[in-house]
Amino acid sequence: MSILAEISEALQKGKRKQVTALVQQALDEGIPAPQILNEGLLAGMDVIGVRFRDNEIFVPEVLVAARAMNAGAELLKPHLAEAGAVSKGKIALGTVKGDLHDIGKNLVRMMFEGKGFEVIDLGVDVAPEAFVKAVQEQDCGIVACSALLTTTMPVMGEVVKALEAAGLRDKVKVMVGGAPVNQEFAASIGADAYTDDAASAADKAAELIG
Ligand code: B12
Repeated sequence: MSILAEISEALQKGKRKQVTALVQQALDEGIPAPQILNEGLLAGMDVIGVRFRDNEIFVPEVLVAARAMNAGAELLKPHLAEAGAVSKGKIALGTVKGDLHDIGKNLVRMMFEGKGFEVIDLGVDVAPEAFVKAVQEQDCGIVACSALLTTTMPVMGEVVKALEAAGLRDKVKVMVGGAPVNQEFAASIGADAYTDDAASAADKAAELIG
């Protein structure tokens, strides 16, 4: 079995230590970090997603796989970053209120940081007012919202409205993403940008304010 397949397998079993050891080994072997991320870690998460949907596994198994995913991704972080990046501005990032999914958000944070942005990571379950407060206090140029549930997607629209109400809408760009989100939805709530993966999210952010 290739080392990338081994990473995917170990992640699916939720073996965090094995995942980090294998990711380190893959890096030592000179495999590029984006390939380890896509063909190892994310490939494993895809399988978890399908098995969760089909009721073959349940929340506890998904959680341990998610922890293994985050641990492996942390190791890749310095290798995904561009060397010597100068701060391009601040981004307030969070998973919206009611939503606890943070794997995608964490990847987006890494790619933003890799592009040289300073990220104010508000975490998960973030209320619209908290995004507004971060923009006011930290002078962020971008608000980036993640949502993984169809039930929490509308909160992204509330974030746009809260920024409008606070008189900040002209000062910030709003980016949205997460598996159920698409371009059409982004346009319908008045967001400035949507992308379907973390790397293009960082490119888009640089295009918007870089
Ligand atoms: C892991 C997981 C969990 C974990 C989360 C752990 C964690 N720390 O994140 C746990 C077990 C806690 C969980 C809980 C639940 N989950 Co869940 N979960 C998933 C799963 C399997 C994977 C999600 C994931 O991490 N994907 C990998 C990442 C990398 O992908 P991503 O988030 O989409 O991010 C990428 C892009 O979208 C983009 N991106 C992401 N954010 C942003 C932001 C911006 C600004 C931009 C530009 C781009 C961008 O970049 C990322 C990298 O390329 C999905 C299945 C799936 N296929 O999505 C279900 C899924 C999202 N969950 C689901 C459900 C139903 C739930 C629960 C309600 C289950 C329950 N009965 O309790 C709870 C809800 C808890 C809550 N309130 O949030 C459903 C949602 C269905 C729906 N229509 O809404 C899914 C789709 C599973 C399913 N098929 O039924 N879950």
